[in-house]
Amino acid sequence: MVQKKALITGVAGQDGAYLARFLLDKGYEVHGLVRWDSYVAKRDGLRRLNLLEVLGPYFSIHYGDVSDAHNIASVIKSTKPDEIYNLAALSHVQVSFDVPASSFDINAHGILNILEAVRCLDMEERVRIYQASSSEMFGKVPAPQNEMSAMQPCSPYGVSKLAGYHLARLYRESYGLWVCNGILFNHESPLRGEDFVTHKVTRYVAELEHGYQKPLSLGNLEAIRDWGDARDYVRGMWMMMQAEEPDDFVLASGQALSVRAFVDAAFSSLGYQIEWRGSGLDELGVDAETGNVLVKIDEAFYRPLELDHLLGDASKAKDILAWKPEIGFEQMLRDMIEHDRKIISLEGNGDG
Ligand code: F7E
Repeated sequence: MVQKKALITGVAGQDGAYLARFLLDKGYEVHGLVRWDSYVAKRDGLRRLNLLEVLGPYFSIHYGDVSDAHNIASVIKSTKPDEIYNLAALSHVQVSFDVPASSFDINAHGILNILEAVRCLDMEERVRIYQASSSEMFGKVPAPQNEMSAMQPCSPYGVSKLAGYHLARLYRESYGLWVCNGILFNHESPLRGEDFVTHKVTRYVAELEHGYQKPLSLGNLEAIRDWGDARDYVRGMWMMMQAEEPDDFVLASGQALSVRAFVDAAFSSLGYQIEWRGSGLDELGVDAETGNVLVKIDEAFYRPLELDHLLGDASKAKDILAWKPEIGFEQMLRDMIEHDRKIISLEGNGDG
């Protein structure tokens, strides 16, 4: 059987690593695009790919950057992929307020460079493209959100992703490129970056076992997010790419929790009960048993504009692709904390 070839941009990230593993298990030849600095910073950069044992004979790394049009065109030309998964992104919403232009270069210009490369190389007949769109594009519109909802993003990240979404749609409609948008709600896992709130919390909770240090500083506890598991979502990406027609799909768990509820759940999974005292910036999360302050609020983690409530409706993906999430919230949380405990004990042994 002829092996399919996939090119994954952003392969060193959470989704890239899980998707590479998923496609290798399906018998694909996988090419991954990594920025040179990810490659050089091996411990962090290729850590996920190592953990999932992705590096091997059917996986090749290519240095590159989606914001460099020549580079991405030359990688597409030389690898001749059947499927391109564009997961490269500047994905931290708060950081996008500090570097809005870089967010645009990577998140909007990046997909434009891929679409133009495929078109100019006359590869539109053979290549399918997945664009990683985001629930952050919905912004302030009322929940639940689905493919028909209005989009009013409230961060440079959200606006850049919305531009990318429209470019993908435009190239599909005007040039007939096979491009789909996966509109993914928050998705977490043991491989989530530690500057995202879920992993920041699970890591702190796992560290508590080795003794109390200083409180965990968090921002807005009232934000509500629909948290699913990245492993389910990369399967959904692949399912979108196997559909008869290219289309846009929401992937979401359909259940939403506030950041505060996530914090409560994470602490209670290791037996800590938090008592919330005070309000606003003076609020504290206190260990009900010892009185230790476990959580405090730091204004630095608030964004200039907050997105209050995301809750996804993935009925279309369920109906058309037969996709549904298989990993529930409790299991995801357990896996994250177990992973953190293991990493912390390895670090303690000097193996980290
Ligand atoms: O924040 C609040 C914060 O940074 C979640 C990305 O994958 O999902 C992700 O974006 C919520 C926000 O994810 C802290 O204000 C409170 O309301 O984990 P996050 P995000 O911004 O929702 C979407 C779908 C994407 O596409 C993005 O690429 O938690 N929050 N305290 C905090 N957030 C962080 N990071 N750190 C805090 O200390």
